[in-house]
Amino acid sequence: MIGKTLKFAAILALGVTLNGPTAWAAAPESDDPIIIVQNNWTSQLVLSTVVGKVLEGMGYTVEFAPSDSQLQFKAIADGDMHFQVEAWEGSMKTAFEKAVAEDGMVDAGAHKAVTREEWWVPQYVADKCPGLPDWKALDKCAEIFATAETKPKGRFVGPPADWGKNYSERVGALKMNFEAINVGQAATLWAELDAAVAKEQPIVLFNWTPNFIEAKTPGMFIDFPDPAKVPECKEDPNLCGAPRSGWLKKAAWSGLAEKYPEAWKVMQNIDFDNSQIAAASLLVDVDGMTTEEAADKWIADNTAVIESWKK
Ligand code: TMO
Repeated sequence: MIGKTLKFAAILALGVTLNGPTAWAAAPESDDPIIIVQNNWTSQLVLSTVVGKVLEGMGYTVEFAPSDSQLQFKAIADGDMHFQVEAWEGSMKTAFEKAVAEDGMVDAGAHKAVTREEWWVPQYVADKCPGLPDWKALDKCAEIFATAETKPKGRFVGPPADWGKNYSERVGALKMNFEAINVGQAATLWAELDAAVAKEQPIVLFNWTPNFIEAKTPGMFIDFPDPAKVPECKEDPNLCGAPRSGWLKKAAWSGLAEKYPEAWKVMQNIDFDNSQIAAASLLVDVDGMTTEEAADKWIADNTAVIESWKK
């Protein structure tokens, strides 16, 4: 008891001398690690590192754990991992909502950001394929996207399998003249895009917003039937596109509120807008920083934002 009181007093004194009296002088309430989930795309890696660094700055012990973007939600529900900063509606809604409804995972709130994950073409493709961004127009031009592997069908450069969407099913449901070829990792998407852009060759690939691409390569998402408007989408989502204005949420273990109340307050307050997320990916994918460097730069560029999380 005495030891605990002394430790508390020492932390409080440190908080006061180094930072002035703050709302989080009571942290950390436990030295057990807070486990933050990391996935395999850039903004998530940078922003999860940002959150980890902020919590470490408050005195918490933080660990990072890589996870599959579909299986992570059950692990968070079970308390094997504790916090996910970027859950995307287009690719993760089903697994996210199942974990909330059946396993007790906590929906830790939506960011301001409005998201979209969809087939995408660079702008010059519109000159080679009239009628874009309509999906039927794209389908009429399928042959210009053919490769040796897919001809006479067009190639759709699809996402890594763990992003939860199998576009072969959509191609089948809509009877498109395309073949979906998935990449193994995000870097391959950008390498394929760069190679096509250099020669202005037709390419259609999986992309999303917010992302660094919008600052680098002009282009457009393909409009598939809109799930907000077309009733058949409820019965068979494969007949339709992903949401055009999707949510971005945080996911949390239900034990956080009780075990680490000050950290939990920060997690609830975190609220990224589109430009903050795009900036995180740009620092790595355009400027060439490491995840660690990008997180430090993002923190330096957003000190007021971070202070607002602690209130
Ligand atoms: C999950 N992602 C944002 C890469 O589409």
